[in-house]
Amino acid sequence: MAATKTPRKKATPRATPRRGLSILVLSGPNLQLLGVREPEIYGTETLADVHARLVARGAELGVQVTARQSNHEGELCDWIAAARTEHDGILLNAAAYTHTSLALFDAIKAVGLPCVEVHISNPEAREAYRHVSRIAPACIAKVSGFGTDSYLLALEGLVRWLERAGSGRQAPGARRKAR
Ligand code: CA2
Repeated sequence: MAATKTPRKKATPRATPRRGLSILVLSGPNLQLLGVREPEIYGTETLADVHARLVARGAELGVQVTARQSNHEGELCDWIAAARTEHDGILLNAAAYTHTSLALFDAIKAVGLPCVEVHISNPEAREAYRHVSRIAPACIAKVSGFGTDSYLLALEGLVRWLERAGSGRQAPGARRKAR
């Protein structure tokens, strides 16, 4: 008897090709002075150096990193809102706006992406007016006090959080809205 061949099932192409993770890194007012002024507090590395390190570490992790800085609250809000369609998560060093900006708090809540608050120094160990963060309640986590390494540590933490969330396992403190 002739052997009958079982027809091979064709692989169904994905409706949307899976892309790697994409992270937006935002830095707020005066951080363009990094490495130029007050090195005793903020170190000697420039913001461009930090951005280059983030992009390189992102490449090692298979993650695309886009980094920007602005001195303007509204521009930071615009970038956060636009991240919804372009990025999977946000690292935000809101600088002095950390302690004042309800607008940034609202922008983070509204975009529905996981956001990590980042600081180079440890604001809680500094002047009393830096002890309050207006944005912290909208963020999933905070990394501060490790110098410019805070950005790198926050990137690693956020990528792990996203990978855990993507695998369907509950990420710690996850209260993320489905997109
Ligand atoms: O430690 C941080 O990353 C801060 O977000 C930095 C802010 C400060 O207002 C926050 O309390 C903590 C200040 C950013 C100003 O950046 C400069 C950098 C170099 C020289 C002068 C200012």
